[in-house]
Amino acid sequence: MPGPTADLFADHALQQPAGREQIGEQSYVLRGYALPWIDRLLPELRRVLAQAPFRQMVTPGGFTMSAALSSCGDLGWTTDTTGYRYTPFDPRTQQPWPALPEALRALAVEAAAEAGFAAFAPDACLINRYVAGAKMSLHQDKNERDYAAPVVSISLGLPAIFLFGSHARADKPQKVSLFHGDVVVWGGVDRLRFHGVMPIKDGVHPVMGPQRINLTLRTAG
Ligand code: MD3
Ligand code: FE
Repeated sequence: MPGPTADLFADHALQQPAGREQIGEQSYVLRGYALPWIDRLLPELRRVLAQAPFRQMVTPGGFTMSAALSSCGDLGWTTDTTGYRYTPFDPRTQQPWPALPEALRALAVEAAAEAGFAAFAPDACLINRYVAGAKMSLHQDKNERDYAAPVVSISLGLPAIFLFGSHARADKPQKVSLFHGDVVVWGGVDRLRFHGVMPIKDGVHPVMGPQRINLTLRTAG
């Protein structure tokens, strides 16, 4: 039988110790939390993306975002030259966004509860796709109506370095590595902190291929 030292230094333990890491006063990384759900999540995700494919959006400042986006749920997040907003319809088709899939909702509600946020009721899921080199600059999420609700994010595929700043853009952010299956919950006093994603490194994930997909569930309306 391997002793405790062998266990502690196993490959998976070094990369992804199980359990809950606190990264802010009311923010937690739940390592590998989505892994037991993956076989239900991926077919759901495939159905959503067939109905609402990834597209690259243009910010009000005229820049094309390097991450490609889609949405599901009652509300989807969009941006164009006139501003950022949540809409009930996909601007590409004028049809409602795909429904929020059941396993995705259940996973997010359980993860929120695990981080201390009872009765999370997400109505929007933003889906971000990053290929190598794609990033997300430091920003705040301020388009949601009620900041009392947490935000739950699920990381799939290639690893990312998440940047977690303070309430001032100029403050140096902390870096948090996020791996396939990690779930992060932010809320309360951390809800309006600046955050971003460093450029994704080139690679091929055994399950997801040459990309990172991030699912972010919110209460937007
Ligand atoms: C931290 N997405 O979609 S996780 C975004 O990995 C976004 O795709 C990143 O930032 C990604 O807006 C980071 C999501 C996230 C969302 C809201 C937050 C992190 C947050 C609010 C406060 C603090
Ligand atoms: Fe954000």
